[in-house]
Amino acid sequence: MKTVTGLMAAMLALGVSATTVKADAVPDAPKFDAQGKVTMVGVGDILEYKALPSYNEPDFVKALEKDGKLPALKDRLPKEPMVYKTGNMKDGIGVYGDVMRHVIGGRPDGWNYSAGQSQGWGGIDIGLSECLTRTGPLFQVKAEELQPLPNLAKSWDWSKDGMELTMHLIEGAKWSDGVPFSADDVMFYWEKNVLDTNVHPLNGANPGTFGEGTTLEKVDANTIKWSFKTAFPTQVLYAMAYGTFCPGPAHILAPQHPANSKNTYDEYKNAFPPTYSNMPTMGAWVEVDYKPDNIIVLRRNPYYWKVDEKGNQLPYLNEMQYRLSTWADRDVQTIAGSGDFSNLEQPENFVESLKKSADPAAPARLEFGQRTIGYALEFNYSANGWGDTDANSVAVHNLNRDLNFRKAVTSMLDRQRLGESLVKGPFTAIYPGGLFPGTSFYDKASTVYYPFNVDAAKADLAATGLKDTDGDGIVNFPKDVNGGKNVEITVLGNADYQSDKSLVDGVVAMGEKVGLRVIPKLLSGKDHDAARDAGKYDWEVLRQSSEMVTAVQQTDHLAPIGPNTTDFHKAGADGKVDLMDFEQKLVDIVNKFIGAKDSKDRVALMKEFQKISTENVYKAGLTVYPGALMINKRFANVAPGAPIFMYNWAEDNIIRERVFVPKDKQSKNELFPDTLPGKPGSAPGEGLVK
Ligand code: BQZ
Ligand code: CA
Repeated sequence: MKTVTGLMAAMLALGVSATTVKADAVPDAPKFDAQGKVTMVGVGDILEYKALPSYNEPDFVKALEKDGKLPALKDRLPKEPMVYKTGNMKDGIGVYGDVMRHVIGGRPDGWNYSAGQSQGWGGIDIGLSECLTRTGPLFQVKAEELQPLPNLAKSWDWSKDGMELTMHLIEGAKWSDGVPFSADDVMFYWEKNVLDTNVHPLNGANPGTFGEGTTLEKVDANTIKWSFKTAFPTQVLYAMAYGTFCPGPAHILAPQHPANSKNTYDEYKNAFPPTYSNMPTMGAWVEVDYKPDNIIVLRRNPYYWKVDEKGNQLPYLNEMQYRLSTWADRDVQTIAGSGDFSNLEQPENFVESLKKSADPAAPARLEFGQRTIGYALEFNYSANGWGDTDANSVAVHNLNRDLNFRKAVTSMLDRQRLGESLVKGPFTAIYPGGLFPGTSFYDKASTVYYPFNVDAAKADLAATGLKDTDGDGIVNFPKDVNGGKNVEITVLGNADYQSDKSLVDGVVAMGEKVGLRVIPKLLSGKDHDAARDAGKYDWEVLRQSSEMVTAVQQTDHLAPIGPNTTDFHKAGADGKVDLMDFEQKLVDIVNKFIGAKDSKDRVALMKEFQKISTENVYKAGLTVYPGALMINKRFANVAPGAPIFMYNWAEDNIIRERVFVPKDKQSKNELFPDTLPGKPGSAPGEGLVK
């Protein structure tokens, strides 16, 4: 790439960036045939809702029922339970018994998911939080039939003009403590946790998530009605799935909400610490025991509202365990056979895991999917008070707002080398930013890529007005900015993952080559998530969420359509997000996309999004690669080709409530055999029904 000084001067005058590098087409990803062929089906092939002539349950539950310890099964099931179709179950009708032993790297804050508490990730919140619709299993649904699966909402009708959506909730279902589920639970979540901006539900549901000006009302105990500002915004159904619309038990939460008590919002959020056991759920398993830094144990929910076609109440597995360890240990334990499930998502473990699982005697099956794991370098754009407000941070945030600076950053990145620093071989691919290559809304022609070029990067830094005025190899701010000091950039990374640490190291080293001092800020677990959510960083190396894979899930993460919908640009002290010009265009595109009626409109809008965001280096993409699902071989009904991450994580995608272990392969690993969850608020391990 040549920089032509004359042309450069002219372009500078136009305020256009100094580099004359033509945006290249991003190189094609190396061939990597994902294993595991997915059989594409229709929604109706997976499930339906209907009453069956008779129902069945595990023998130990029958015995407890005979002892009068819980109501009869037919009174614990809804009128028309969800019925999973046998044709979609690879190994057919299952049998009861056994446990799935997860290993996770997170730790539980408490059980108030609606108020933003994490339970430690790794599938625990995915299982506990049933939502209006469900998207994880959509990886197997034909494109022409693609729309979120019914879940707590069993069906819905659009008004003729498409401005209203009437949703019919599952009728007669009960929380795991026997209290009826109803529209009141939905309205409490919507009014007191989403619309109340003092509450920040986990995974970030915002009023804007559901379309600007959208309202929701209760029609009757089993019916709710959405009203929209645009006609047929069909893709908001994705926002009613996991992450953003998973109502909690209003009978337990509402009394602690500041609207109904003297509690502060913080006291509401923290009213259900991890030692509060048997928190009612609509999920298949209920938390019954917690030992700090050791384990969380869940037992089957006797009121679960899903069955198989023979009328067997689900789940088949009686127990779920989450060992509280590290994410790397999850891979190790699953390969060794002491754990049962892992999303192999850290490339540093790929080769070892592949070697170990090649052994026919290996306890776990390993299957790679598509390249749906990816990282980007995110810029904190706030110049009005979100995040750190010291002079250096404000000065760096202002640099981030300068396209010349962002072009320098993207050109300093040798993405090929970054990928290889994680794992050699055909796995990783260059990722310029924007939607992931190869995904349904991705359009290569709309993707602008600034190739690795140290000279261009240095020219862009000079064009930004940064020069090493004191000759120590680090560029300085202009003399009237931040005292003309060296530019020092804090980059946040997640210390829980080797991959994140490797990429941070790469960014620091590549910064040094062009004269940028980048200082790593590696934080673990909730400290990391808290710093991420509060913008306590200048840059962030962050694993991207499902909006970069599907665009229809977590769409409001694509641009700041609301005060806190993106990870990298939230509202400042004045409640406003200080949008840059091109960013306003992205906000408008995302709002149109959320309100879009036809898929062809959505395709056109995402092409526009991809072009504007990549040519403006909205994020500096780093690398993308495939994950692999590792699961113990004793489990049946795991759909082939289930991706570890697409609309959601594999913990949702494989539909754990219909996974089973054949009688002859069952382990004796249940920790609370023949017991059921007990009274909400019991001490850990106490109050079980036995
Ligand atoms: C998968 C996932 C299930 C969160 C979390 C964790 C948090 C983030 C992200 C992944 C873990 C596992 O990811 O890495 O494989 O099991 O839990 O939720 O990284 O720190 O905040 O977004 O999902
Ligand atoms: Ca210097």
